[in-house]
Order: sequence, then structure tokens, then C-alpha cells
Amino acid sequence: MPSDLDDVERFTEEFLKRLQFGQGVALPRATKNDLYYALARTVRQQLMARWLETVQRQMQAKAKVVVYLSAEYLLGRQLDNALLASGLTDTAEAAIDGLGLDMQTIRDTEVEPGLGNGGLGRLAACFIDSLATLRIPAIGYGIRYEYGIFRQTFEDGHQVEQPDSWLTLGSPWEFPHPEMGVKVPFAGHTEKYLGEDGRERTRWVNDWEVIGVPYNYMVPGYRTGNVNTLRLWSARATQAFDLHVFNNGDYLQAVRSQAFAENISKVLYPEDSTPQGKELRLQQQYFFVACSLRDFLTNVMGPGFDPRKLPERVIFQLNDTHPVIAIPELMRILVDEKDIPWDEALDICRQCFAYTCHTLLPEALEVWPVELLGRLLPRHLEIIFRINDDFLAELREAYPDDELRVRSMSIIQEHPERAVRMAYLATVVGAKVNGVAELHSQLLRDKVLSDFSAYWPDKFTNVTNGITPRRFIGLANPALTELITDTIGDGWLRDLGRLVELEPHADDPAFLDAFAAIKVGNRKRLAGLLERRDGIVLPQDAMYDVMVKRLHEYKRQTLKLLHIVTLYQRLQENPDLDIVPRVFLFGAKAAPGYWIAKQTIALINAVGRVIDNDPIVAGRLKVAFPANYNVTLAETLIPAADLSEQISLAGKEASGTGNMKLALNGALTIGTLDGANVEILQAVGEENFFLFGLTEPQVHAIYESGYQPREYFQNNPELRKALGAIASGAFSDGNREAFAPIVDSLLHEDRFLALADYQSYIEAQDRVDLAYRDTRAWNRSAVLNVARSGFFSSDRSIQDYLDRIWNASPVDAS
Ligand code: F55
Repeated sequence: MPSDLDDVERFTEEFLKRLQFGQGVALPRATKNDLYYALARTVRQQLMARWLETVQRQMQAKAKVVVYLSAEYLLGRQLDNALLASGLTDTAEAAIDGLGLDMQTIRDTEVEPGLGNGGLGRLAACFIDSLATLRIPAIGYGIRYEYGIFRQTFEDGHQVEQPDSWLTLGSPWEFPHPEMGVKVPFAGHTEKYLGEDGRERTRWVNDWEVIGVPYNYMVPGYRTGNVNTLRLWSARATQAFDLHVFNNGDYLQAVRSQAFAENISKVLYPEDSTPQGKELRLQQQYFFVACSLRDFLTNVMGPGFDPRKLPERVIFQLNDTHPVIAIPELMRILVDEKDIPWDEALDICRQCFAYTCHTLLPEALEVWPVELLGRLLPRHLEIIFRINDDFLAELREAYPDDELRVRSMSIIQEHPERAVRMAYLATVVGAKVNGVAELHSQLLRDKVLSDFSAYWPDKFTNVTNGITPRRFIGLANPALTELITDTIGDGWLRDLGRLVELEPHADDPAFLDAFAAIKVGNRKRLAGLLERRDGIVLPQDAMYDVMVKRLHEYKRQTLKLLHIVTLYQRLQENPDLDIVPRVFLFGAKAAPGYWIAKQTIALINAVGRVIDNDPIVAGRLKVAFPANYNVTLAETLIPAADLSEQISLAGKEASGTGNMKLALNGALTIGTLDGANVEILQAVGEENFFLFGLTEPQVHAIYESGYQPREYFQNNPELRKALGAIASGAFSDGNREAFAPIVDSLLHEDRFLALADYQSYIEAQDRVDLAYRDTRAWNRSAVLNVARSGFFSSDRSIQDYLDRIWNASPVDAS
């Protein structure tokens, strides 16, 4: 891509101009933040013309637009990504260097926008990157939370949450458009009235409203000249709130009302699996969906657009159930505002929406109490009821003698309280429903939504998740990126399948040495970072064994811990035991209200402290748990990993995407047959993967036969010893109460079969220990993991969405 700024002198000049005229400071007095802003603005400027041109071109083409609706985007830092996309990294570095400044300091000034919880939010960020790179006309819509995912700190080993004020120093990447505010009504009641044509119609008379202000962000495609838009909404009080001041003379009340309105986009809910049925959360969902639909219909499609043409012009992809309220909202617009007859409107909606499910855990499926929905969105509740009535009538015709089945498929749940099942609503109206890995999609069809897949077999499909190689190898692993480019040439970062060309080099000693040296370098880089960031000192000559993901019982961080304790006890028993030295790296945030998850964090830290202080271990084991794992830390941590822990109970992890990031960076996986692990195993080959554990059908059988965790405990001496040590206070200064809840929950319930999988896990870890000793063979496997990870590019995922669900095409530069 030709660039106006690709010589160092011009770039330097432009940068200094931004500093002087944008920040109003001269170089000698510039703060870190000034430098960061000036650099960001320099790159931003470069992308701007292409952005406007892309939008223009896509509008003119009248092509079908992919509208990605997601309550979360876990973007990570923007500066490096913008430089990489526009091909300006080297120029910028040379310019900054030439001015005697430090590029890394400038990079580290950026606070990442953490507007997501974990996998689902990061997936959305990867997908908009791929959509832009593939030149698909696409818009991402979401919420501009003032506070993203909390900042995690540890006090005494316990998680303490701090607010994430990512906007304190502003963001040079956003373009606010207060003049484009959208009104969002809430509450009130509905009324029937007679239209001019004599037909009965409904209107919603709302009680209060807020304004949604759009903030635009550039989404640069990788060296394509294409720049798409991410539009995030921020809530503002309306005039009506301010008028209170005059009407009531109650100034404080007016300010309170304003604060109330602006609460809506204040903070991201930090639960990643058990949605709390909180009113504010529903307000957030409706708020961003209403703004997005209004914006799309009026501003993107333009004035005079005939909504009957919607199915040709748009697909709304629903990222989980969080934006599903868009379905009744579009129905309301079509029926109440555009005067389209009900059946025709429903027919339009049935073509415009598609739904991605990201879970299998029943407790993670969102339901909204009828009472709450009716109070906040009375018209939407009526519409949902009518959709359900139509649907149930249809079902009764199909299954005249099976009222039980009909009821079990109702969008409305009756017990324990009347509530709307958002996943069912999305399934009934959505044109397609997809899971996020083969196994997950199969289990959706066979279990979670089996009645629906029996009724509509063609509605269900799979799109296995992917990750953007630009961020997760291009930015995260520059040394490996360079080695790969030197070996197979350019172009693989947007055609990741080409990594297979590395395969022949897996047997080339010089290549293997170069590869190994890069791992060493990445471990060193991580050690440097953790020492500066957390005061953690990592031994270099060790296997880096990595488990990074949200803390959840189903992901089984405790199983990992049982392995660590077992190794420690083996050393205590036999101090001369020959084991491969290991650094166990954890990264995990627990939802603030998820008590046992927070206890598990405390236990990991407690075990780490004891092991650290025991001379018997003598540098052979180290537990490192840097606080506040986020996208930025991931980018340094993942490239340093040797072993990737993907040990969820089979049938519980929908896909996982960390598993893909680690494999792509040359870590070998130890994992169960769960989520996308199954496909990773297929891709890399079982010789290059440490498989263990029960399969999903075996898990099912154990549950059915009445699982007795105690039996596994009693029959396994090493397990007894490890769990016994935790119970007896070995990691809590003799305090037996401290971790009793974790021990008890494992012994008495163990919902996720950690004890049942323990022996198999330990044996797999013993195989890991053996395999790692053969450096050459290990590195060969690692290279094959890289070479065979091409399938897990989010570019491939997006191509699958295009083929299987969206039926949209690229719009190329003219
Ligand atoms: C966030 C909020 C709520 Cl209310 C519920 C769930 C979440 C959330 O963050 N879920 C999530 O991250 N799910 C994960 O999605 C990934 C992308 O598809 C999968 O890889 C992963 O298996 C799944 O757990």
C-alpha cells in the first residue's frame, strides 16, 4: 500500500507538527502522553483518507453490509496495530529513534481499551480486524463503557478489583459525534389507536429517554487500504433531564437524574458466564441496540431507504444473546413506525438476523424476567409474546399430540419465574444459529437446542472461532514473524494457511535452532516485563507452562493446581528427583461475585508462596501469577510459552481461543477433547499434542451413573496426598478453614470432574516432562504446531461466516 508518510523525514516532520499544533508543546517539554498522542495522531492521519474513501465506496456499491452487534470488544492497544496495518512500523521507529526518544516508552503509555470480559469480547475484536482485512463492508456496534473490565490487584494473594479508568488521559483513537445523538426511549406504556387507513396500530408512550452519542473508531485492514468503522455508543442525559432544573427548581435532583442517564454506559459488567438479571444490564443492551439500528437505517442506508429491501442490504450478527433485544426492536420499527404488516415484518426479520451462541452451560443462558422487560420495554414484551404465540401455534400444527414438546420450546419460561429465554427468541427468529467449534455446534444441536434443530435442521451450522494473526503473531512475536517471512516469504499474515510451507523446515537443524533461540528470547522478554511490572523473577532455564483464561470452575484451574502440588510433594519426598524445571504461569480474573473463583486465586497464590520459600525446590518449580492479565500482557506472555494448558472438562468450553494463540506461537497443548482443542489436535497431529481426560460421552455417562468424587480420592494415593495437604493447611499456615470450601466442593460435588480426570492428567504431564528432555523433538513438534495452525486465523472464520451465513462479498478498491 503506497503511503504518503513512508519516509522517515516526512514522518518526523509530521510527528513534530502534531506535537506542536495538536498537543501545543515543543519536543523538550513533551510528556510521555504528549508523545503518544502525537504519534497516534500521525498514524491516524495516515489512515483517515482511506477511512473516508472506504465508507464512500461501500455506500456507493450498495453491497450487503455485515453489522456485528456485540456488547463487548476487547480491543487491546491500538497504536502498534495501526502502525502494522498501514505498514509504518519501521518508519515510525526510525523517526522516534532519530529524535532520541524511546518507542517502547511511548507504546507503554497507551492504556488498552478493555471493553470486554474475555473470549467473546476478544473474538469480536479479531472479527472486525478480519472483516476489514477481507474488505467486507462491515460495521461493528457496541458500547463505549467509561470503565472497562476491572483492573485486578492482589492483596495478601486475594483479588481486589480497581476501576479501569482507561479514559483518564483521553483516547486519540476516538471520533465523538455529539451532533449525531440518537434518542432512546424507556419504560411507559403502549396505546392502541386507529391509523389513517382504519387499521388498528400500537404506539409506545415512553416515560424517559437518554441520548446515545456515537464514538467512531477506525478499524484498519492489514495493508489493504481498507478501513472500516467500529461505532460505540455513550449515554448522555437529554434536555428533558436538564429541564427538571427549571421546572422543579430542584437542582440536585436534576443532576442526579443526569447521572442516572449517564450510568447506562458507565461500566462493563464483569461476569463472563452467569449473567445477573440486572436492570441496568438490560438498559445497556437495549440502549446500544436501539442506537445501532436507528443509525444503520437512517445514516448508513440513507434517507428514503425502503426497509423492505433490508434482507438484501444487511445481516445483523448477534454476538451471543446480549443484543437479541434487536429482534423485537426491528419488529417495532417496521410495524409501528414503518407501517409494515406484522407477517411481512416478521418475514424481513427472519432474514436479517443470525445468532452465535458461545456457551453450553445452562446457567449462562440469558433470561429476562417478564416483569422487568414489561416495565422497561413494554412494547417489546408485547412483540415477543406475539412472536411466541405465532410460533407455538405453528408448533401445535407440527406436533398436534405433543404439548409437552411445544411448551418446552416456548420462548417464555414459566419457572422459577416467568421470563424470556433470549437464546430461544434468537433461534426462533434468526436465519441461522451457529456454535463456535465443531464439538460445540454438535452439542448445541444434540442437547441445548435439540428440539429446535429437529424442527429446523438447516438453521444450525458451525463456524469454528479464529484469532487475528496480525495481533497474535505479527505484533506479539516479531522475532518469529521475521523468521517465518525469511523462510517462506511475505503474505502469510493475511493468508495464514501458507504456514504449512514451514513443515519441511521442521527437520532442518538450522531452522530449529533459530526457532529455539526465538523462544529463549521471548522468555527473556517476558521475564524482563514481569520483573519491571510485578517484581516477579523468573528462572530462564525452565519449561514455561501457561494457563491464561478467566477463572472458572469448568476451566479447572484447580486441576492444574493439584498437578503442581503433586510435583512439589514428589520433590519433598525425593529431593533428588530428576524433573524438568518448570515455571507455571497463571493469568486469570474472577468475576467479583464469584466467591469460589476468588478463593481459587488465593489458593494459587498461596501455593506459589510456599513453593517459592522452600529450598527443596531449588529453582525447579516456580508459580508466577502476574495480576491483571489482559490483551497487552497476553502479547508478551503467549510467545514465551512452551506448554499450553487447555484442561476444561469435555463438553464445557465452547471453543477457547487462547488455545489457538498459544499453538500459533509454538506452544504444545496439553488438553482435553473439548471445544476447539479437538480441531487443534486434528490439525497438529496427536504426536504433537498431549491428550488426556474423559470424552464428552464418558462425562455424560459418569453424571448419569451418579458421580462419587470421594472414590477417586480414596483410590489414588497421590491425589489423596495433594488434596490432603491443601485441606490440612499446608498452604495457609496451618489454617484448615482457609481453603476448606474448595476441598469440600471437590470432595462432595466436583461438578466438573477434576478428581475423575486427575490421574489421566498427571500421566499426560509425566509424558510432557519426558518429551521436553528431547529438545530437538520438542522443537520439531512446536514448529509443526505453528505450521499447522493456519486454519485458526479469524480470516478463515470470517470466510466461513460469509459462505455459510452472511452471503456477502468484498467491495474492492476501484
Ligand atoms: C460475557 C457476558 C456474559 Cl453475560 C456471558 C458470557 C460472557 C463471555 O465473556 N463469554 C465468553 O467469553 N465466552 C467464550 O466465548 C469464546 C468465543 O467464542 C469461546 O472461545 C469460549 O469457549 C467461551 O467461553
